[in-house]
Amino acid sequence: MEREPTVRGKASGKGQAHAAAPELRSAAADYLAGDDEAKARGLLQILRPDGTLVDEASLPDGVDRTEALRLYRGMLTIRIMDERLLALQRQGRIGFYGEARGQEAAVVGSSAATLPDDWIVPALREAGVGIFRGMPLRQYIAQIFGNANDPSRGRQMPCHPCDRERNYVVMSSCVSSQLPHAVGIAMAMKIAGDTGRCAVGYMGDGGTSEPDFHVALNFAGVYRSPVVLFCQNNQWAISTPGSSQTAAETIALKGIGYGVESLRCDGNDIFAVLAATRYACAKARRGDGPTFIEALTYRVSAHSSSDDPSRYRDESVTKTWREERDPLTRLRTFLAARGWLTAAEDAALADMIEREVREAIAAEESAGPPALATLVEDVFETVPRHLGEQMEELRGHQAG
Ligand SMILES: Cc1ncc(C[n+]2csc(CCOP(=O)(O)OP(=O)(O)O)c2C)c(N)n1
Ligand SMILES: [Mg+2]
Repeated sequence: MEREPTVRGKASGKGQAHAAAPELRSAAADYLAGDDEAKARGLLQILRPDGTLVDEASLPDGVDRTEALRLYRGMLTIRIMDERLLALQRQGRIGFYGEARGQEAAVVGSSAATLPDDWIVPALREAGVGIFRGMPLRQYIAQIFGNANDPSRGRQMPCHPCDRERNYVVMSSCVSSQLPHAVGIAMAMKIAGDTGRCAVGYMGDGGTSEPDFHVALNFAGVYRSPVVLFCQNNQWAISTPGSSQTAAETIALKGIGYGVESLRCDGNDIFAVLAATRYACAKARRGDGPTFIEALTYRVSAHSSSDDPSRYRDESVTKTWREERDPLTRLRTFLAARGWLTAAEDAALADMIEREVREAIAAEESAGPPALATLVEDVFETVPRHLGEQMEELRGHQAG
């Protein structure tokens, strides 16, 4: 998570053109200072696909070697974790898995802009946001096994983690139903005079066609909620391509209709995602209202372990995104060119993460299931008589 909520460029409210202060001139500051339509139609990019910077001044504040490596490590953790857990699903050791492969920059870059007190209301592919905020890997993996260590005690489908300690709300399976919740959390903070923090609600491109998306944006726009609505546009919603999802020129433009400032960034460029989300979070924390962000990326994997995309899309396009636009390769090239990461250090880091993931899996796979009594706990303060009787009957069956 971010240490200081600093942004380059001037934050805007609802206005049109915003002049950048001369000392802040950079491609990123110019983008953020642009008028609302230019921002929603344009694309903020700081780190080009070849790993070079658009300009040095656009690099977000505080991104030194340590910080850049922390971001890289966060992204690599998701990549390795996803690979291991998908393999586990294929081996029949877990029931389901959904990867965020190719979207690691959007996940980690947005997470890095949040502060510990902010609230995260995720969609399908943001477990890495929680992990980057400090959710232990074991806790995430416990949830996937639905074992005794799972905070939700096996009651959710795999890949639905929650983390109360880090204000990370459990994912809702119903696409976009989480967005009014994110706005509601933000409004609750605003009404309570609890300023200085914000809520970040996530969705996919498919989620922007759901009524709840429009409800959330409309409400946030009217009441100036301290919320950031972040869309990972990975260009597919299971088998529905972006071209069938909307006739809008960009997804970001949808926000403008609701009077919500809307940014569009290269979702495979960690620095662009960080800059856009920082700007939006800082604005919300100051009380200057909501922002909608479209991060343009690509779902290079299947939708989930239950899907086979070769049945419905041209996988040569996927290959291009995998091989030429990979967000990890992009950041790695940047780090290597600066002398911040050698090939040997990179390999050692990958080995270390791999070991951590394997150890977490081994520990959680051997943990038993949640205790039977948890079936009737959590709803009532004391277990009511009828549930107590049913539990006794169940225990009798078990014993018999
Ligand atoms: C209301 C609702 N409709 C349909 C589904 C089935 N479903 C699950 S994920 C998904 C696609 C989501 O696409 P998108 O919002 O683009 O997110 P992505 O999977 O690409 O990250 C659908 C249709 C659902 N979970 N909820
Ligand atoms: Mg999608």
